[in-house]
Amino acid sequence: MPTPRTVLLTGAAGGLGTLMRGLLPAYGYELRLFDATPIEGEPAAITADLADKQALREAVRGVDAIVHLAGISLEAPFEDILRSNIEGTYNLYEAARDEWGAEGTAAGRGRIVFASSNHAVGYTPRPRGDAPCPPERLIPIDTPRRPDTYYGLSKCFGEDLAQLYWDRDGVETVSVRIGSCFMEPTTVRMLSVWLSPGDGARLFHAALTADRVGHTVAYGSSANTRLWWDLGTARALGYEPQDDSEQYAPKLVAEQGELDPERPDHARLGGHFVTDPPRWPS
Ligand code: NAI
Ligand code: 15L
Repeated sequence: MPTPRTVLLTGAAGGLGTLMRGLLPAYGYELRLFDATPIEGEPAAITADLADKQALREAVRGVDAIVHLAGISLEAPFEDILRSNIEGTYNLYEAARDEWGAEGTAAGRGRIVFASSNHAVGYTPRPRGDAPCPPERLIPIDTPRRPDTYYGLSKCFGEDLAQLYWDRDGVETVSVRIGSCFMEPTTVRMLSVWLSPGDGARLFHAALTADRVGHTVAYGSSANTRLWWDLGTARALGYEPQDDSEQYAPKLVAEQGELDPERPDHARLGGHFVTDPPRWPS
């Protein structure tokens, strides 16, 4: 698919949105920014909630693709998750489908990159044993979904929504089950699931430009020595990760120790989301 020109970036005020605002323009994208939170120094950004259907219709007008990051990114009461992540993502897909129409994808427009999360499969036991994990024991992309929170459940919904809009309406999506995308890993668990910001941009670019993705689900992490999951579908999009968290391992392991397989928060992909999930500010 030709590189989309104009890309709507929802969640542009957030942590990942801020990183991508810095990194994606180098790939040739013109970003249109959208977030419920105003963005300082960005007067053209659209400040609106995903519940505002009219604002979404205006936001998608003329865009070639969408990187959908907006939403509650931690655990929250179900009603809040329902509004922002479930109804909000539905509202976005409705607006996108109506904007792109039946010929959208055929005309090289009409692709969404959806920020799914490892917490869609957070209850999955992580591979045990020494790193690197042998390829046959990496968690496959088609492992049964096991959300660890209402938050993770909303990402399962998002992935299924994306599948419906592809099968029924021809809107393509790459759902990226992001691990932990921050400047540096800060826990021993994150050594396994870290997605460096640079690799995040590489992966989103691959997702935006790969041919005929239909609805593809991919794990999103760097090429970490301690990797737990199979990056095959991400690599098939053309993603070539450049980073490995292992350089941070000596310091983090010295401070925190190795993961203890007897502790539920160390034994599952979702880490402390399975025992004591961090909460979205109320
Ligand atoms: P964040 O919490 O820093 O940013 C989320 C942004 O979404 C915020 O700026 C917030 O104002 C906006 N937002 C929330 N509800 C909204 C609504 N109803 N309408 C409009 N805007 C709304 O989160 P972060 O870390 O930047 O994550 C971005 C996306 O990536 C989220 O969907 C998150 O679930 C997903 N993700 C992020 C990971 C990471 O490591 N940063 C890991 C896995 C998934
Ligand atoms: C997520 O889905 C969260 O949005 C992010 O804040 C991190 O907690 C990340 O997962 C993680 O698993 O580290």
